[in-house]
Amino acid sequence: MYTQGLDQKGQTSKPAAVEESAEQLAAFQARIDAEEKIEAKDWMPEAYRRTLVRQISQHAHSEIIGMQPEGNWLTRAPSLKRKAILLAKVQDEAGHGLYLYSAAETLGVSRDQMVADLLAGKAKYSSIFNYPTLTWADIGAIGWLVDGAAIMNQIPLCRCSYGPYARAMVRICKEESFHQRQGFEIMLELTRGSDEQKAMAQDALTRWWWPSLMMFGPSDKDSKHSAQSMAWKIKRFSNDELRQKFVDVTVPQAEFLGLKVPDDDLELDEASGHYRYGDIDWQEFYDVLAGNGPCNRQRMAKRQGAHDDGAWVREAAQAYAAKQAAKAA
Ligand code: FAQ
Repeated sequence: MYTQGLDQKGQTSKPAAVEESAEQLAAFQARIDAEEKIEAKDWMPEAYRRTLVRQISQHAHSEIIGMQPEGNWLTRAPSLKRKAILLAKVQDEAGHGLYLYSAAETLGVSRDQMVADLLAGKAKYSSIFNYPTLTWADIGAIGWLVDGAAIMNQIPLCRCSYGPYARAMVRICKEESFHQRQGFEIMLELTRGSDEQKAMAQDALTRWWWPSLMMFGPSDKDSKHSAQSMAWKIKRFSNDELRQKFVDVTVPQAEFLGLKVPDDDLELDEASGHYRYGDIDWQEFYDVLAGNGPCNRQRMAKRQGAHDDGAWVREAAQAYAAKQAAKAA
């Protein structure tokens, strides 16, 4: 369940079998190597297009499903100010989803199709959003760790070879950066508060740390798409490289907060300047991807409910568009 193979299964609106000559492929790669941006109407290999549809749609679905864990706390934020900030953040995530669906649409797949794939369980979204938000500190941890990991992964995407995706990422990254700061500030306030608040912050870090590391995807040796995506300059760094950067930046932040990262094997390797960390539980990651995380079913049921509730809006928009078209005719 919840798997996606748009680059293998031909679920997009364009035909799968396309003749591609060696000259065309070489000319395309030369453009990539010369750091030229590929635009929507340019010739591109079918596999490049499908890889982008897969990645961008997964990214868009993540932003949309990602509204749920935080939305859970909108009615229970501890102050009006916190509620307003959280509301703005959740709305930003909706905006990111819409930009990304638009970027994917430039590749010839419709938003309806992408949403249908998500609801049918064919399309993935980030594993991280299948974990529950049990306390207010989880909202801090999501901003600090989840948005922190998202930025680490997405800043290089601003230099992605596909123009519409790269440009969409510029604004998204600016907003994610604000999200990360608001999360860190929640953690800072909790860790400077009562013993109970500090314990809540520690518990949130303990639960969100490992799932945040899993956000970067499988280790390089198991990442089936990385080599090709890096050759095409869709990805600029490997999953493990980005995960390492995240650990290196985040561990000192945890120390500043006075919190313990839940990893007994974590240590600074003085020679390289990198933190060495313990083994990731990849079985947990693959279980979540297979639809068996703590909240997968709940997230999909809620998304399906929102889709059903919104049917009248889509119908009204279509009726209005038909009326306008009839008038114009
Ligand atoms: N979760 O060969 P690779 C956010 C899948 S946005 C689920 O390494 P690739 C903002 C992968 O799709 C977070 N599936 O794949 C926010 C592939 O499956 P497939 C989302 C995962 O594409 C914050 C298979 O495993 N960000 O957080 C995951 O080269 C707070 C093999 O993996 C993006 O989507 C995972 N964690 O590298 C919102 C960024 N990892 O399709 C609300 C763009 C891997 O073959 C609140 N995406 N898989 O069946 C990327 O950079 C890449 O797609 C990676 C994966 C790095 C995620």
